[in-house]
This record gives sequence, C-alpha cells and structure tokens, in this order.
Amino acid sequence: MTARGPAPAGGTLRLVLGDQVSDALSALDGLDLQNDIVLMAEVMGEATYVGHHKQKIALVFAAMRSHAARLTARGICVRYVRIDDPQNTHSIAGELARAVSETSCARVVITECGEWRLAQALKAFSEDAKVPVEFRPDRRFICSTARFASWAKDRRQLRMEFFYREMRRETGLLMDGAEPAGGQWNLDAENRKGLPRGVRPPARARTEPNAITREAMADVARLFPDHFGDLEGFGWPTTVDEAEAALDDFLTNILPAFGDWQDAMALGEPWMWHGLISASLNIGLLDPLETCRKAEAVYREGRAPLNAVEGFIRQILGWREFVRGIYGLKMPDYGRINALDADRKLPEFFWSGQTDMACVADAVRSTRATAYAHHIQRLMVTGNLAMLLGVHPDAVDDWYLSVFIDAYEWVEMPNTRGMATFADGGIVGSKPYAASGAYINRMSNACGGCRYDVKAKAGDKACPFNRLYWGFLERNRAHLGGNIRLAMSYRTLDGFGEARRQDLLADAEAARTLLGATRP
Ligand code: FAD
Ligand code: DLZ
Ligand code: SF4
Repeated sequence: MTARGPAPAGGTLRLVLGDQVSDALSALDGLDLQNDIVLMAEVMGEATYVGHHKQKIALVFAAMRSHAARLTARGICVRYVRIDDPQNTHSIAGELARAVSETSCARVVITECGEWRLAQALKAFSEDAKVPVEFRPDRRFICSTARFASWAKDRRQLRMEFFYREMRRETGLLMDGAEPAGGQWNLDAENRKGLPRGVRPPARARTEPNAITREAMADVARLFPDHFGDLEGFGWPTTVDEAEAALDDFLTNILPAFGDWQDAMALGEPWMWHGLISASLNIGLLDPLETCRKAEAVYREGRAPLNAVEGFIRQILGWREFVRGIYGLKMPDYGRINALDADRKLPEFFWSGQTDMACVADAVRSTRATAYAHHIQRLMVTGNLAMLLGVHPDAVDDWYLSVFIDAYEWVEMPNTRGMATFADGGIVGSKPYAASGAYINRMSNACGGCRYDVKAKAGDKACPFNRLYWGFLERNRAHLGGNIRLAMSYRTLDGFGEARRQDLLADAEAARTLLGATRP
C-alpha cells in the first residue's frame, strides 16, 4: 500500500522500523517531499523471531500505522506494507529489496537499528543491493555509540556509576555548576524502603486504545492467537501525544514518591510508583533527554524531592544509556557469554504462572495481563530465580524478550546476562544480585500468604530462594569464590562446615529438579 502515488525515479527510499517511530529519526534528514519514499513494513520475521507478548505486537503495529498516517499528513509518500498484504515477503530485507525494484529509487537510507540480529540482515542487504545504501547513527540516545566507545576505551572496568557522572557533567542534568545538585551524585541509599503496611500505590491513568490501536489489537488477536499474554486491558500509548500525556501525568502525580518506593513490591500492584515509559522510549514516542529535562524541571520547581528525581534520571541517563553502550561494544560475543556455565531449562511456570511461590506467580500473572513487570520483579524475583536455578542464558533471554512490552535485545540482554544472572561474568555488575527469600520478604508483602516458609532454610516447606541460595554459591565457587564483594557470604558458607555444605548443595539440587529446572 502506498499512501500517495509512486514517487518519480531517482528519489531516496528511507526505512522506518517499528521501534523508530520518531519525527527526529536521522533516516528522515533531508527528505525531499517530491521524490522520496518512506518504507514501513509489518513483517512476520520481526513479529515472530521470538514469541512476543500480544500487547507488544499490537503496540508496534499501532504505533507504526499512526506514525505512517502522521507522515502522510505532512505530504510524505509512505509505502506501508501491512502484515496481511499478499505481496509481503515478511522480512525487512525482503521488503527493502522489493521496494527498490518496484520504485526505481536511486539510494536507500537507514538509521542503524537497535538489535544485532536485524543489523546483520540489513548489512547483508546493503552488500547485495542494486543501489547504494547509507547507514546513519541513531541520534535518539543521549550518548552516541562513538562517545560510549571513547569513554570505555582503556578502562579496566566499565561501571555505570562513573559513566553516569560523566553524562551528568556533559548534559548538565541535575548539576549546579560543576557540582551535582544537592552535593551528592547518588541518592540510592534513600531509595530502598519496603512498603509499610497500609500504604498502597495510587491508581494509574492508563491510555484508552484509540481506533488505530483497536484495529491493530484485532489483527494481533487473529494472527497471533498462540503468543504469550492477554490483549484485554491494553493501556499503552501508541502515539507521541498519548505518550506525552502519560508522561506528564506520571511527572505530576507519581514521580514525587518514585524514589521512596523504587525497590518495593506488593502483590497485585504491578505499577507501584514506576514511570511505565520504557515502551514509549524504546520505540521513539518519547525522547530520553527531553524526558530527563522534564523531570529535572519538576525538581527545580519544588514539586518533587531530589531522591525521586535523581533516582529517575539515573535510570534513563545512567542505566539505559550504559546498557545500550555495553551492547554496542560487546556484541556479538556478549550474546554467547555464559560465565557460570548455566545449563538448565527454564521451568514451565515462568510461562504459566502455575507455582506456589507467591512472589513468582504474581510477577508472571501480571506480566501475562499487562506485558509489564517493574524493575525489582525482573531483577530480584524472576531474574534472581533464573540465576539461582542455573537456567541457560539463551532460555532466559528468550523469556525476557517474549514477555515484556519494552523488550529489545540491546536493553534486555545486558540486563539479563549482566545485571540479573551474572552470565557475563562481571562486565555490567561487580557481583551477582543473588538473594534469598529474606530480601523479597523485606521488600514485599508476598511471603505472608505464601505456601513456603521464608524463614526455613532447607526441605520441602522452605522458601525455594533459600534452598537455592547457598547451593548456588557452593556450585559456583570456582567462578565466584574470589569475588571480594561475596567474601562475607563465602565466609558464612565456609562456617557451615563441609558436611552441612554438602547437605545444602544436595537440597538445592533437589529444589532445582522439583521446580523443573532440569537438564535439557
Ligand atoms: P521506571 O522504573 O519508571 O524507570 C524509568 C526508565 O528508566 C525506564 O523506562 C527505562 O527506560 C529506564 N531504566 C530503568 N532501569 C533500567 C535498566 N536496568 N536498564 C535500562 N533502562 C532502565 N528495560 C527495557 O526497556 N527493556 C527490556 O527488555 C528490559 N529488560 C530487563 C530485564 C531484566 C532482567 C532487568 C533486571 C531489567 C530490564 N529492563 C528492561 C530495565 C527495567 O526493568 C525496565 O526499563 C523498567 O522496568 C521499565 O519500566 P518503567 O518505565 O516503569 O521504569
Ligand atoms: C518488535 C517489532 C515487531 C513486533 N514487528 C515489527 C514489524 O513488523 N516491522 C518493523 O519494522 N519492526 C517491528 N518490530 C521492531 C523490530 O523488531 C526492531 O526494529 C528491531 O528489533 C531492531 O531493534
Ligand atoms: Fe517468594 Fe519465598 Fe516469599 Fe514465597 S516465601 S513469596 S517463594 S520469597
């Protein structure tokens, strides 16, 4: 489908991918309204390279269709290929090749894409293409890949904290001259409170699906019935206007308490005080720097405290930019890394939610319903469990990419292989975030009603996190025993004596088998 008649020969074909629905996309720079064509294509290759959550496919298709309509309204010729177009070749490279041959364009322009997998396919296309292909950097990040590489060069260790401080200085975000606002770079210590009894998160305004979104949802229901997740309850912004309205609501009503409860969890409360903006940022409906500046303005106007605003900006300017830099620097080797030799299957309950572990069941069920889980659920519940069980990193990646609305490999993989499971051996973090049930008990209300006993260390009734924790350390002694940040844990373990250590190891093995983390 072409929104205006075919453009004359000699124009430029400009690719816009499903996570590139931004007006400021570099591929659109210098666009000639008379001669150029924008190509957007819904293809099975992208919709099924993992079994994406139904809501994620609906979001991407809806955002692409709305963006195409906006571009068309600006007089731009858009060649939009729908998922059910009979001519569809169902790959981005295939649609580029078809468009080149059917439009007689003179060159192709592409903004570098986020995922290595597709970047390789686009590179292969460019090598065989009948016309020149120009790749442009993706400017929708605060730190360019070149800048990250220059920051990383010659450093023995790449640590987010130092990168973040550099980014604060470069952007001037939360800076008073050369000093950090409030005199401290990091207010994390104030942001680790558990939720007191009686405090509930506020109700959240979600985005009502518009007509284009509803149509995309119907297509997804028809074409992807077996994918994970529910479509009902879809409440994600699919246009820039919707995303900005949701962000403004968050900044005004939720951000002030973001810091205090940043690490807290509560059963049946998927949103807590989080921003719910990752999906919009990752497809380009929101700009990260502008989002940080808006948050800073809320602080400067005295409408939110520093611990909330610094905590929020750190996630975007720090973590988001840092993991993107790591991915760019370390791929493709990063995608094969398995430093702890994890080799187990992912238990079935990660998909079904059918488990007596109350914290895990809650995280999986709400992810199925919303395509979302907040950071602490991803890190300390599902990620921690996958690590303690020794699930193979490929299976972990597949799950995280499949179930979340915001999942793109450049951000997902450094979080799973790096932060959550330590499969990268310490590139992203200095130690594994391994934790027993005590952490979940402190940060949530899940344990009270759980069938397992969070105080018991071993045996059938004990919290599986407890049963797995010491066995994980014992099993990985060769890899982790020398880690200075785990010295205290290993000292405690050694204090148990050889016989007890062997018992703990055997109990952890029993728990792994019982939970379904068997060898493939
Ligand atoms: P908020 O808590 O409101 O934070 C604001 C923003 O900061 C987020 O929208 C996000 O853009 C950014 N941010 C926060 N933490 C991180 C982080 N660790 N890495 C990168 N950006 C961060 N985020 C994704 O966008 N896509 C993923 O596929 C993804 N997979 C993850 C897998 C694991 C194992 C873990 C531990 C984290 C993952 N994250 C991922 C990071 C984080 O959990 C989500 O960005 C966040 O939960 C999104 O919700 P929010 O917008 O409400 O975030
Ligand atoms: C995630 C996604 C999906 C589900 N579908 C499409 C699609 O049909 N067409 C498209 O251009 N992009 C899609 N995307 C986003 C791509 O997967 C994303 O651009 C790459 O993973 C690169 O980051
Ligand atoms: Fe989760 Fe263990 Fe608490 Fe149950 S007892 S909710 S499994 S941490």
